[in-house]
Amino acid sequence: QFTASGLETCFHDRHINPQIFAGLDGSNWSLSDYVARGGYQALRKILAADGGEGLTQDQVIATVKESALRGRGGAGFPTGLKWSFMPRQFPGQKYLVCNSDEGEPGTCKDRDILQFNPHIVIEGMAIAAYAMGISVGYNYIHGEIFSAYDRFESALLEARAAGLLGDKILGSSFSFQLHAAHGFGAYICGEETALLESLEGKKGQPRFKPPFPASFGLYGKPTTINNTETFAAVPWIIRNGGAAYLECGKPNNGGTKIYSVSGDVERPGNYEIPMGTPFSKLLELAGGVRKGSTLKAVIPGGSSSPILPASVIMECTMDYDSIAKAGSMLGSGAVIVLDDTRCMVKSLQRLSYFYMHESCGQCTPCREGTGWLSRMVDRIENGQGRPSDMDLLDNVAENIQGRTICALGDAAAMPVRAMIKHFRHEFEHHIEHKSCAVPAYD
Ligand code: L3W
Ligand code: SF4
Repeated sequence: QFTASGLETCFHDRHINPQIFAGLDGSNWSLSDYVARGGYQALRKILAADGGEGLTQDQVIATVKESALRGRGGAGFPTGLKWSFMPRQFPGQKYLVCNSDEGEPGTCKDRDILQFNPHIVIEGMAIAAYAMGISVGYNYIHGEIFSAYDRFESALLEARAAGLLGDKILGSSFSFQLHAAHGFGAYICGEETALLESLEGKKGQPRFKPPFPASFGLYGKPTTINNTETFAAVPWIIRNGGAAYLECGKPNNGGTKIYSVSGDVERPGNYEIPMGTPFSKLLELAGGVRKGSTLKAVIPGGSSSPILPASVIMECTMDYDSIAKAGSMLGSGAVIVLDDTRCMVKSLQRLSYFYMHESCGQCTPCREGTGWLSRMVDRIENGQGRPSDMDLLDNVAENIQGRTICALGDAAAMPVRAMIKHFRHEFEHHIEHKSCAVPAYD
């Protein structure tokens, strides 16, 4: 049984025009399988190892820009633009980092990519390293995920033995040393600068930005960090061209995206579909809302993204721009489905506890505010809420948002404000009647 919060995977073949999950059967992860699927052709192409002319660094970056690939970790930042920030002529060491510290509640896609197609990430990272003139890279993998870490290590050994990593790759002048690093399981280490601190062996706490990692990253050196799924998209783009990738999605939202669908659906799991696919189609792939109930709301992009009522999400297509226009974020693509048996106070109680627990404690609004929010939602859920709590909740959330070092503060505040905006009556019912408005929870 798949659970978004558990460690099991849910691999299946229900996708639409997949690029990352294409041809996988759950067992064909090895180098020979990957090569049989066309793997490492993109790396061969840019290095001219296939007898062609090769691609220059500028050509690779231009292709990624043309593809409209956007960062799959949550922010949706244009990948080609990020790569162009890396100072090409920097005299010292530069680093490439893959953020596989997947910890956002609801998100479980990167572990499946690493488990079932690890070489696609290695190839994507090697291409990125070539484009930015980087010779050392790390993949930082979430500390509570063991099988994906072991699988990635096995793939690294295969790639090194085949001359696809290391010195003078495929006989070219390009060298790239790639290593895996196991994290410690803290959610905050998925924040890029906390990840860098942790990788350096320090306590994983976010740094103030700017400076961005592009200028001051790992060990203070220029560093490019992308999410696992972002790197995994790159080989397809280089093989087929930026325009073809863009064509698969919609303008400004190139390619496919993997959605981790969890909650009240018949078939929870990871689904890869083109950007711009209607939400209703994704819900259908996931088997629809579980039998006997109706859709109430959806958290579209992981727990940090504001909740959307059913009437709103059913009008959306799954891409950065459509979900933003509806008032939320595509985030990491973790779609949490809530049916009409779900109490919003109870749901927010769980989310608020999570952010309080994961706050690193550096900034006062986040450290104190997340605890305050959690305690208030607790007392409302437990029938001890006060009428003034509604305004106070919104006020505390407002005073966290935009006033912290990293995005965790915003991530804690935004779901509270969205819940109050769309489901205020449920909170008021709890306060007034000291019981739940949703019969199933009485
Ligand atoms: C150089 C500039 N670089 C921006 C870079 C920056 C980063 C990227 C995006 O938050 C979101 C957050 C979570 N010069 C730059 C620049 N960059 N301006 O571009 O930056 P930013 O600050 O927009 O976002 P972020 O700090 O990366 C990520 C949300 O994702 N989220 C969390 C997901 C968690 C997971 C997980 O557990 N795996 O995915 C979900 O929605 O709330 O808003 O690289 O350096 N001028
Ligand atoms: Fe730490 Fe929260 Fe501040 Fe982020 S916002 S640095 S998690 S205290």
